[in-house]
Amino acid sequence: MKQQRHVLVSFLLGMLVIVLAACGGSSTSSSQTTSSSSAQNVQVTLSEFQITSTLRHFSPGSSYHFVVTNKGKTNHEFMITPADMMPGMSMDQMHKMALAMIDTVAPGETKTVDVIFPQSDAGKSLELACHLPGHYEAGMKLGIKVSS
Ligand SMILES: [Cu+2]
Repeated sequence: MKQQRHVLVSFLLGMLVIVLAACGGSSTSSSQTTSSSSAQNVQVTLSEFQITSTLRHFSPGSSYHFVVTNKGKTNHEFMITPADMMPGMSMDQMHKMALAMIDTVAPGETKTVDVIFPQSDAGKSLELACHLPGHYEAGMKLGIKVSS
C-alpha cells in the first residue's frame, strides 16, 4: 500500500515535469514569433501599370514583410520572380518559380506576404511583377537585387 502511494507521487511529479517542459517549449516558440515580427517592412504600390517599392535591395536570410497596396483601378497580382524568366513561360511554371506571390489584390486593397530570400539568391537579379495578361508588358515590373 505504501509502495503504491510512492508510485502515484512519482507519477504526479513526472506529469508536473512534462507540463513544465511543455510550458518552456511554448515560451521558446513565442520568442520566435517576436523575432519574426522584427521583419523589415517593405511598402509596395501597384497601379496601372507600374510597381513601386520602398526597398529594392535585400539581404539573404533576413525577413521582410511586404505590404502590397493596389492604388489602381483594376485587379493586380504581386509576384517575386527571377528577372530572367522566359517570356513564353506558362502561368503554372511562373507560380512554381515565384519566391512569393499574392494572387489578387483588388483596387484599394492591401495584402501582405512575408519573405526570406534564400542564400542561393544572393547576387541574383529578381523582380517584383504583375503577370496578369498584358500588365507585365505594360510596365508592371521592378528590378530588385539580393546581396549581403
Ligand atoms: Cu497588374
